Amino acid sequence: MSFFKRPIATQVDADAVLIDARKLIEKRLSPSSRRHFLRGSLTLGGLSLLTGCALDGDADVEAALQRISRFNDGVQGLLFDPRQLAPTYSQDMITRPFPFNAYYGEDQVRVVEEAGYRLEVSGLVADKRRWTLAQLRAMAQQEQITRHICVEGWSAIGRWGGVPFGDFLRRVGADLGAKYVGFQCADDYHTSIDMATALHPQTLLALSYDGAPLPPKYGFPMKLRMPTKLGYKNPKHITALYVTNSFPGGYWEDQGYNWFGGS
Ligand SMILES: Nc1nc2c(c(=O)[nH]1)N[C@H]1C(S)=C(S)[C@@H](COP(=O)(O)O)O[C@H]1N2
Ligand SMILES: [Mo]
Repeated sequence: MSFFKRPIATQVDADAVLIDARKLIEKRLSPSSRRHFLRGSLTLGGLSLLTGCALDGDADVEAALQRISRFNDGVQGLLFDPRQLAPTYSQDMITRPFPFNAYYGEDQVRVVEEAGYRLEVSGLVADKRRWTLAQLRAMAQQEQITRHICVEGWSAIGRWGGVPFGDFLRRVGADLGAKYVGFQCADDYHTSIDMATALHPQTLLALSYDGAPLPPKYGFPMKLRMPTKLGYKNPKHITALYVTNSFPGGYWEDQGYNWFGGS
C-alpha cells in the first residue's frame, strides 16, 4: 500500500488535534511561545523550542504540551516522505570512537548471550516464530554509513549492517497497514515507531557495527537503526518486537520526549 496519501481518518484526527492545540496555545502561551510553536511545527523541531519557554509544572500546561507533542507527531507523520533518504557518508568520516549512550553508564551495559537468544515477534504478524541470530544473518544484508543525532546535543557518524526492516516485516507477514511497531529491549528500554518509518529503505535491523558483530555497548544482539529518527528512537538490545494499532509509547516518550522523534 502507499503511504503518500494518509487515510482520511488520520487527517480528521490531525485536524481535530490542531483545533485543540490552537485553543490551548492561545489560552496558555505567550506571543513569543506561539511564534516558537508555529516556527517549530514548520521545521519539525518545535517541541524543544516550545518547552524552552517559561513553563512550570502546572498540570494544565503539561497536558497542553502533551497534546501539542501529539499534534507534532501528526504533522511529522503527514510530512514524512517514505522515499526521502537521509544523507550517507564515506568511511573516512566515521566518528571514532563512536559514542556510547544509554539511560545508565557504560559500566552497566547489558551483555546478552547469543546462545539461547531468540527474537520474539508478536502482534499483527502471520508468522510468530522466534528468530535466532543465525537465521537473521542468513537474510540479505545491507550497510549504511549515516549520522546518529542525540537530543542531548551530540551527533556522530557510524556504520551499521543488517537486515532491511521492511524485508523482515514482509517475511513474517506483518500487517503493513498497522500503525505501530513496538520494541522491547534486554534492559528496561522500550520504544515504538510508525509503520511508514518501519518500511523506510534505510531502516535497518542492525546486526553489525563497522563490519563486526554489534558490540554489547552498541546494542548486541541487535538494534533498530533509523537515520530518519533521533537517537532515542533507535532501540538497542532488542529482545521482542510487535506490530499493533494501540499506541505503545516508549521509555523517554512516556516522560515527555516527542514520540515521532524525526531527525
Ligand atoms: N536498549 C536501549 N536502547 C537505547 C538506549 C537505551 O538506554 N537502552 N538509549 C537510546 C539513546 S538516547 C541513544 S542516543 C542511543 C545511543 O546509541 P549508541 O550507544 O550506539 O551511541 O541508543 C538509544 N537506544
Ligand atoms: Mo539519545
